[in-house]
Amino acid sequence: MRAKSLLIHNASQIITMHGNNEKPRTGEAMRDIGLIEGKGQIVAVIDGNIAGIGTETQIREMLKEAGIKIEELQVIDADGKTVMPGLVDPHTHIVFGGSREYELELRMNGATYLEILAKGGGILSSTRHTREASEDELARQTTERLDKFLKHGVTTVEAKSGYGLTLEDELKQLRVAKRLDAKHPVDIVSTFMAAHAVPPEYKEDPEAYITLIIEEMLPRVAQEQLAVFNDVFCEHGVFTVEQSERILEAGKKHGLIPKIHADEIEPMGGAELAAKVGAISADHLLKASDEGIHAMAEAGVVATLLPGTAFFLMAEYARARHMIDAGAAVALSTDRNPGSSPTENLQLIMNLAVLNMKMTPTEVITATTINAAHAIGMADRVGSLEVGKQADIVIMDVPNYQFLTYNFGVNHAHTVIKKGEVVVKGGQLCYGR
Ligand code: IZC
Ligand code: ZN
Repeated sequence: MRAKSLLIHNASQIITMHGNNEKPRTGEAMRDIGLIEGKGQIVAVIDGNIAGIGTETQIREMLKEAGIKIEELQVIDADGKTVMPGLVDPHTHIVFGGSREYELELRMNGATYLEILAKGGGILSSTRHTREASEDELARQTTERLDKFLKHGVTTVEAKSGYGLTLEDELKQLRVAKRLDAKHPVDIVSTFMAAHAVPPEYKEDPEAYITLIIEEMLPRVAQEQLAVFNDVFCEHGVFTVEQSERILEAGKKHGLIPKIHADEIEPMGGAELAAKVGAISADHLLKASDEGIHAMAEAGVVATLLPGTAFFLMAEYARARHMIDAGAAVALSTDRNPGSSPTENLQLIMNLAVLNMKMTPTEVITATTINAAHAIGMADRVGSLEVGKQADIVIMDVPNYQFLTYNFGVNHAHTVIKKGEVVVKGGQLCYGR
């Protein structure tokens, strides 16, 4: 059998996301998922890439021209199922030590997320555990999370640092992500986020911590090529808009593209800042202003929304409908982190987006495939089933795309293919075996 090469036939539907994918999709284009009826159609994968989608005659012709015998290819029968691009999660904090289930109990007894952080818990609790953990231990814990993502059909994730908060511990987190990117089937795109919280050592002098980020951490991260993006938690009691701007501008000088945690808990002007600094995405946006949303749409900043966080913090959801109607490109993510969204189930996030943010089932598919890929600069490789792209494919055990966000709270991923290799079969991990 030819490695990393296969044919998928007999599906009931194929979601290709075919179309103009130069830029993140907005407006009506978010509802166009390139849907084709699957009967009589074959998805062909050769050497890890999508080689074509067409009828048996067309695929036979294509293989003949390429000098490949059809008998050399594994054939997957997708009867009754829906084939779609591997899901992309553009915002996670998966490299961390420890866990924080006890905070849920504190919150149920009346403490808020920011109060827990102000008392040295929250992000700072994860920071203590991350600092204590060895690189190997962090890699072990992160692998478990990546495996869960993969089982849910997620084939690419972004991963942030931000639980180290010292030069060495931030580098440690980023090295873990780099190591796992090379080793684990899930592709990992890294973001440097030392501006996630002010560590206790700098509690009395946050400016000195910002100087450390700008003068020591950013140059080192760039020099070691450990991250593509630079992110800040622009939030009341964390980093101000002015401080965030300085950190993001400093990152740009080292070639790191800005991202921003904007207007998550309080309205701060984070969306406006994202437009001003030319961020690739602004994330959360639960409290974003009309002006901020308009500025983002104008500047082409992707609005990455994380409804799992609103759900878990019992907060009001971001105004996705308003954003899409205002011309902003929307992406969706789990925000997988130990504090405000402890889940790897991006399919559940899709469901929350439909029911609580009034997005249509087609819009959420766009938001978790091609737009999510744009939010992390990966749209040239992933996010759609188009010739030449990486063969990252999920076969969902659903008869049509609507069923995906209808039968909720269930993992529908049946078969997951990463770069042409079957890595999940019948819902079970099978990579490296
Ligand atoms: O660990 O609480 N919002 N950062 C900003 C987080 C949530 C992660 C955490
Ligand atoms: Zn986050």
